[in-house]
Amino acid sequence: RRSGFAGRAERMFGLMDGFLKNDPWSLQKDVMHHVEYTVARSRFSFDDFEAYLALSHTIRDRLIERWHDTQVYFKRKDPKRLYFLSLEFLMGRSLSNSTVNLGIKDQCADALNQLGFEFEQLVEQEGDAALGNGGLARLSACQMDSLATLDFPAWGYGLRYQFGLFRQVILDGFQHEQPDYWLNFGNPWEIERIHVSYAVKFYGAVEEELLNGVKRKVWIPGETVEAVAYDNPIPGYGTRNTINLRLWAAKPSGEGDMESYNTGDYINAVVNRQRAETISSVLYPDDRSYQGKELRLKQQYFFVTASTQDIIRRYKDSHSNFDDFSNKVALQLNDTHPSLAIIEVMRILIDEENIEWNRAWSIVCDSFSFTTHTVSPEGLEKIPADLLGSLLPRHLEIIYEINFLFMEELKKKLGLNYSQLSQMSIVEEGAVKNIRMANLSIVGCHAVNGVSRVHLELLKKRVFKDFCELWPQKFQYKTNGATQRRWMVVSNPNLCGLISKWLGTEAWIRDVDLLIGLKEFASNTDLQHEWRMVKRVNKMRLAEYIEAISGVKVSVDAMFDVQIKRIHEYKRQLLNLFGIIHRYDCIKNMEKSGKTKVVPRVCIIGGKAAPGYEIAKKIIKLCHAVAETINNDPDVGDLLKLVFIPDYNVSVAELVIPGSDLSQHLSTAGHEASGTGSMKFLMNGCLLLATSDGSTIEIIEEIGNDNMFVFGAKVDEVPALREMKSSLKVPLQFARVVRMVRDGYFGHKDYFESLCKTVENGGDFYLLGNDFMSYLEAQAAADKTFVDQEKWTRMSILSSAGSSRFSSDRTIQEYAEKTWNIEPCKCPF
Ligand code: Z15
Repeated sequence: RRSGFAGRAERMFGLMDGFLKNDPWSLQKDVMHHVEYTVARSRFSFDDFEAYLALSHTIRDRLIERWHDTQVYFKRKDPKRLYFLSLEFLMGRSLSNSTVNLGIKDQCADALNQLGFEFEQLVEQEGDAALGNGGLARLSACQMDSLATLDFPAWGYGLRYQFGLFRQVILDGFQHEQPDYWLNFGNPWEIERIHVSYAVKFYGAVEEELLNGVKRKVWIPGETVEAVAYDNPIPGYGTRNTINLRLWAAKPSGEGDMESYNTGDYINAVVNRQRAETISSVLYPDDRSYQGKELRLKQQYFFVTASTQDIIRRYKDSHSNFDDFSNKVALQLNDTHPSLAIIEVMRILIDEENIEWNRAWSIVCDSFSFTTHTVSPEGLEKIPADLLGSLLPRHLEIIYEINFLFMEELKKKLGLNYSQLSQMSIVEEGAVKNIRMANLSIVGCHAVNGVSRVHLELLKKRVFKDFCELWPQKFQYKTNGATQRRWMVVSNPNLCGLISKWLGTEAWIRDVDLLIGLKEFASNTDLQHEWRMVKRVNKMRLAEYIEAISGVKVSVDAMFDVQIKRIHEYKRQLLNLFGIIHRYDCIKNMEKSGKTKVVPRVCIIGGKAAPGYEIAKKIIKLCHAVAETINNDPDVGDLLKLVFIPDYNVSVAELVIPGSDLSQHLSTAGHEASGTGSMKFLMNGCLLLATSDGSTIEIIEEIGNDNMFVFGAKVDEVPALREMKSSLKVPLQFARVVRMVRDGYFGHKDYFESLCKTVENGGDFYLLGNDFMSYLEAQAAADKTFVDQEKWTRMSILSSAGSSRFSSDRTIQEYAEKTWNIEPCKCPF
């Protein structure tokens, strides 16, 4: 007989397990229960949205059950836990993903079908959880899925923004930003924990206090708000493990009530206190530009202190001292945004737990690790020391102390090389003093990871050269990945069915390396035929969507050519547009007979520009202006269409990626730290047209140069090209398309002038002119291949087959072994 916890729990859960059943009939019963008692609609009359809510609550119950089992199990086992700290998570929708990971999608579809609803339609009722900007934020979401699936004892921590990333509305071709009211219709995927809350303090001053003859620093804060937890269960695939993403919301604090109410102005007192909620109200939409705003710093600290208080409270629940802290706790910083956590843990250990400085510092360094996502020195986060000192006076003191000790250590090691010392210092001296958050993170963490191999090489050569020489073992890389659950199983079920049929198993959904088994069938005519059929159906879905949003009718026989990502100069959407203008110009100047040889294209571009990023906004307008001209030109017809997809987000990506033939990744070499969109296209058998940059370099190694279209200057060539740019000749074709824009061929002559200036001879920082001819050649090669459908399909199959290295499962496995030192903890019930 089994005894002890496991035995008891198993018997107990044997009973519990019988409670929520997953056959269609039980699911249907539960859905109807939620229609009547949760959504409070009559069971004789409820619409798609209400059915979506009822189904979501049905799934939520099952998530909660597994979540409880997992948490109870973790608590008993007390393994080393990973805490993943990120200011951004782009989760997208949850319904379809949860049913897939719980393995009950078909049963749910059946249950709803019998009630007269279409599962696919209910899925469409859900809005995206868009608590992040772009690649970095979606990476966090993919990694949470892998952590759960691989049974790691992990927690995610983040902020519950009331408004996620702005909604992009296009009016007359211009981007406008509107608030994302994602919580207005309720959120069945979160569990409010009003009793899990922590005080968050700001402002005030530091005083010295004498306690038992020992001097201590005490922070007397000036403002207090409350952080309340909202838990979002993250189910693993093919496992009962369900981990937690805990998001914090700001609420007015109950402390100090009497004082404000006694002043007599009751109404104002209440209204002022309610302002606390602004801290977690809105996500900053600037992808990688830091403006030293107080509210942003407040968000960062609010998030950091709530999370670390929660983590330390959990540790202390089962430990009486801090000896074992770094054996039980791994703290992962997603970029520098949460790096104040280093200081906050130091402060708690020293000021509140009375631990001596050196010991506290080694606990901190052993627990924290850090991943950087940026390549350029301008992309590094800095916080004005004045701002930090007024909001968090004690933290600034601790930073100065850390830096003083670090500088002393450096002087001993390197001597008095002032230029080197000042470069490595956490404090940037100058007209305004700044705190360099990357330097702080490097000094305070035992591991610093880049996100692709070339990214690490660039860190070593440029941004963190001195640090890499000082601590070579600290610097590593883990190439990014994406989860095949969302990016294949959820978004492309038809392709997955086909893959499983040919592999004879669905095991690749957990063990992605099995995908390589497709390789041997790449030339099989039956597979090729079925493969093309799946693509065609996906293209038809996409074509319908395009017509619905833009009114443009596109032919599914054309090549669907896609570039979807944030709009940035370095990502060179402008190069794509210049290529499209060139293609248009060629078609216009063709004899009738030449036109029969043109491979028809549908060019699709989507992405948001940061609200303050003028050049990016002009690129969006140019796209619309060019589209207007091309799409209405009878000389062109179906040979070329250009569509801008508005409000690009995770759920739009799930529709677009499976329906594209070709995808573009055009960053100037040396600028994309990794890039993750390319991996999602690769998995779905879309061919890549890309520069050799970031993780594309590793994709080329994996699937081979001849299975994609690579072009442009290499990472090593870029610096020299920049040096001699003014003496370089710009190709005539390039000059011609720029002139067309400049001369007002697409209207808005004055408005586009500054855009054209960015690529002017001598000023063309991102080297569009230099790469243009090579880009056109790659495009021509893509056209040529598309005509040969057998070859194209083979390349497409080989892309999927070779994508396994780019699963976030592999990334997480590497982090677990090499950086976090954690082991799986699989819930046995
Ligand atoms: C962001 O999405 C990325 C880097 C940043 O510094 C910020 Cl602030 C946001 C992206 C990188 O540009 C991209 O190359 C990488 O794949 C992604 O992070 C995930 O690592």
